[in-house]
Amino acid sequence: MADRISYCLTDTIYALSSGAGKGGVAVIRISGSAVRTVLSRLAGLTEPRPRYAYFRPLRAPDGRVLDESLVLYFAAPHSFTGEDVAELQVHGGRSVIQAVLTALGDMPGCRPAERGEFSRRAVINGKMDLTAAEGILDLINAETEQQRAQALTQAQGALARLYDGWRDTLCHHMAYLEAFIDFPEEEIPPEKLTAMDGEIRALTTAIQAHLNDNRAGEKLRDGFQIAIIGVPNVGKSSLINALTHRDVAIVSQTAGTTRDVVEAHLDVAGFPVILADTAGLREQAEEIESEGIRRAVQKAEEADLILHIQDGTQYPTRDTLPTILTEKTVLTVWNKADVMPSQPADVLCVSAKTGVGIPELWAQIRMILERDFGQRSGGVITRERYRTALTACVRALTQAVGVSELELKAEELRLAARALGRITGRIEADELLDVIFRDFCIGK
Ligand SMILES: Nc1nc2c(ncn2[C@@H]2O[C@H](COP(=O)(O)OP(=O)(O)OP(=O)(O)O)[C@@H](O)[C@H]2O)c(=O)[nH]1
Ligand SMILES: [Mg+2]
Repeated sequence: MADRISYCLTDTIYALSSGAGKGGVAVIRISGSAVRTVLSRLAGLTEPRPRYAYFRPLRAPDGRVLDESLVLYFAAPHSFTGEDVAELQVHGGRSVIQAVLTALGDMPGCRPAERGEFSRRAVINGKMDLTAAEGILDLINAETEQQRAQALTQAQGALARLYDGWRDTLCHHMAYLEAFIDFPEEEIPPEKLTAMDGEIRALTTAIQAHLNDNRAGEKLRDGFQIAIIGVPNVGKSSLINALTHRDVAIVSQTAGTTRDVVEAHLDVAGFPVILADTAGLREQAEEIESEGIRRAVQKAEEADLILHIQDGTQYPTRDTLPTILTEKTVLTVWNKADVMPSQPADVLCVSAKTGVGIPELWAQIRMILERDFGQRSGGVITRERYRTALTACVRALTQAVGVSELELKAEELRLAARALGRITGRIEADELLDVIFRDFCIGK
């Protein structure tokens, strides 16, 4: 059903674009060919000037005034969707919004928008590519400063420019090859072929470097996972409480208190962090605790950083992590500093009880976050979908360099370009034709 409606691109769509619930002002957005009719009937604006703010009463079909509203009109194609668009800034009360939406529903050719349909139309009408649309979605969902910055870069087209640039290069080579395939009596100059292979190799290297990013962009979207791990009673639960200034987890002197994974979401210097307290690791444990330990190790395996908590009163005797976790980034933290006889300078000593050392622990965590996920210039991969397509692209490019037959080379380049086009949502045939006509027009 969603698809059937979405493809009715001739419908004029409307939706409440501001958040649900009561507010000072609510924004209702309308897009499509009936916008001018709507403005005329609803707001009495027959010749709306684009990008001009009108203050108007909005009237129901029976003439009742529904609200007084600020009315903005954007003429196609200079609008978000590329269609005629209007924005109504009405008073943000539920019944006002409902009354205006009902009046819009009564207008001919108008219907409520589907999820994401404004953006979808913007993509279809070439106002933005898919990555920019996804960037806008991320911007709306951004909860921390770093997430906002990353999403905005993408919404402003950083990835689109990068991928389109790569794709243009490929289309150019393809067009060149196609010309020789179409005119087999002409030999392709061998030095041209060598140069082309060199350029394709360079492009492959660039894409591989882009892929080799420690998944920073994806992690910034999803949150950076930190697992607090250690043997029972070292103060893991006390530490999560101290780090979050909240009573997140139960603390007790009984070893084996924590069973389930307890998570807290935090904003650390603009990075979204998910901090997890886990069950204490030990060999001898009853059934429920054993399950808790299994979950603890699993959490640690998935984590981006492990805080390995040691009992400070036992210093320097320390326990070791399960071998499965040895490859992970680990920060060793000695807890119970308040009852340690001495605190060696070269180890991280904290007290969950008194708060000693907690700022230093945060500083170390921040350093790791900055190192692994700090702002990179340009766009970064933010979705598995991009990664899959880029990997397919690299595969095809490697094949393309490996074959000497022009048809096969062109075919691999086509596959590589198509993989990039899948990310941005570009339709390839037209663009290839564009390049062909631009570079190889009459007379060749
Ligand atoms: N003196 C002192 N005691 C602490 C400190 N942190 C925790 N404790 C005590 O150590 C005991 C165990 O604390 P928890 O936080 O429950 O330890 P845990 O590592 O979560 O234990 P399990 O959930 O059983 O694995 C409690 O009695 C705490 O009060 C600390 O910094 N100093
Ligand atoms: Mg605990």
